[in-house]
Amino acid sequence: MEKNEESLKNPIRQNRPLLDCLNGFAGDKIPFWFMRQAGRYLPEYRAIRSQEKNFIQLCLNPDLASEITLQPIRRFDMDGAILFSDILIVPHVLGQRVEFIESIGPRLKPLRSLEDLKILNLESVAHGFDPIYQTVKLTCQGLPANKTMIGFCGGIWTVASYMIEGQSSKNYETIKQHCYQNSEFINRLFAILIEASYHYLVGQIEAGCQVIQIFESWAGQMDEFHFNKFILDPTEILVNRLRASHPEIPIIWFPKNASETLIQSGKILNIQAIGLDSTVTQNTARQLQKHYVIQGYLDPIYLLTDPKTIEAATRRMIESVRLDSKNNSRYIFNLGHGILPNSPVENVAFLVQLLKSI
Ligand code: 1CP
Repeated sequence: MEKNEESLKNPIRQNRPLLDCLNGFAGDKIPFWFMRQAGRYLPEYRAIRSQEKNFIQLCLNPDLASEITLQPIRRFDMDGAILFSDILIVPHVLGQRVEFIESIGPRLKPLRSLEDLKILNLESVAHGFDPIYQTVKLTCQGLPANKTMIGFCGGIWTVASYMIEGQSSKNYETIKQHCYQNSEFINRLFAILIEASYHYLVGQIEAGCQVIQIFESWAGQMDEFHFNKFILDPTEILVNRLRASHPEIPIIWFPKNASETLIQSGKILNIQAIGLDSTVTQNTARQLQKHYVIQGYLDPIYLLTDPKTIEAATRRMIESVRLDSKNNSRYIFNLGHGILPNSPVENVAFLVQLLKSI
């Protein structure tokens, strides 16, 4: 279980703290960005959103999506800008009906049989993502030189759960039945998603993304055996393909609520960083830090409290993960999950100032 030293080819320091950290260069400050940093807690996002009611259309509008990507950078000066889009753009482009309903969430026409898969058209990945690549290009033009552009996709299992259940799920009933029965349907769907996600990530990289994050938000829902088969294995296929074609691009994987299961698997993925959720223990974080840069994992709920509480929790967490006072090179600050829409902007501003002062 050694860290794969060959994963990145002779990286050079680029004076982009987030990218440099992922490439193993220590900086003076801990690099930071926040999951869901672009979004509903920001009044300037809500202003744009009120003009474009259709969320998918917003994601496919390069002028608006690049503006939204840059909003949090202008206000808070994070080290990374994450593309404004959504993990459910992949099923949309493949041809599944996807809608976002206000204050309810995503609704998809569920796919449940081999017959249903016929509506998915892999050929559409050749051009269907073009507006999003245009967003990346426009964002990169507006981004200061020391920032890192982060592209993303959802994990195969996580995206498949929405495609099969048709919405955010409590019990993952239908997808789990298919996984447990190892049905031809599930294997075919996963193969399609791996293919589409690979092309989507390559397109983002070619448009200018310097780092990729794979959001496996519902990784914690699976038992160990099926975690290995339906979460780890497809992730490994996807990252190995990316590693082969784009060896210079660091990959962050965020297996929410499953860090412990990842360690138990004994598998070391050929990636640079693991995103940690707020439930991870210090011991688990330290173990993962031997093999990967770790990213996380302040509970986003802290942003609903007050500056004193935020400061105490942030300092406590950073003390537990930094290697020593000078060497922050294996740690990126983030939240354990996305910023909640009701987070006061002043609290986010306070956290940012605190991080810059540490
Ligand atoms: O009403 C609105 O304005 C829509 C709210 C919203 C936003 C701002 C959604 C709907 N998606 C997004 C943007 C988004 N989604 C980003 C943009 C970049 C950023 O982080 O700032 C990213 C990376 C995502 C990824 C995403 N979408 C994930 C993985 C990350 C996570 O939070 O776990 C998931 C699970 C989704 C699905 C999704 N998109 C939106 C909703 C309401 C949901 C469902 C979430 C659920 O099932 O609980």
